[in-house]
Amino acid sequence: MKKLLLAMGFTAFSMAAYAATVDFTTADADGNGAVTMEEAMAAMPDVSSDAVAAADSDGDGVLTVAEYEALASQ
Ligand SMILES: [Ca+2]
Ligand SMILES: [Ca+2]
Repeated sequence: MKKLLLAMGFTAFSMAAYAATVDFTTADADGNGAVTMEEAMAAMPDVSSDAVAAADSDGDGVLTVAEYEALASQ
């Protein structure tokens, strides 16, 4: 019974994560507080490099939390 509940919980979590894309801390694979283009595209395979570059509003080549969330919420 416990296993079944865990499985159901995991399924619900997976569906929610898919719907909301990947959160910043997950996308930031090396945990340095910035999401590079490579990290963004690994986290969101459907997103083009052009979209990531457009989301980098200050043009420093990496996405901050705010820049990433603007991209992820599109
Ligand atoms: Ca990073
Ligand atoms: Ca930036």
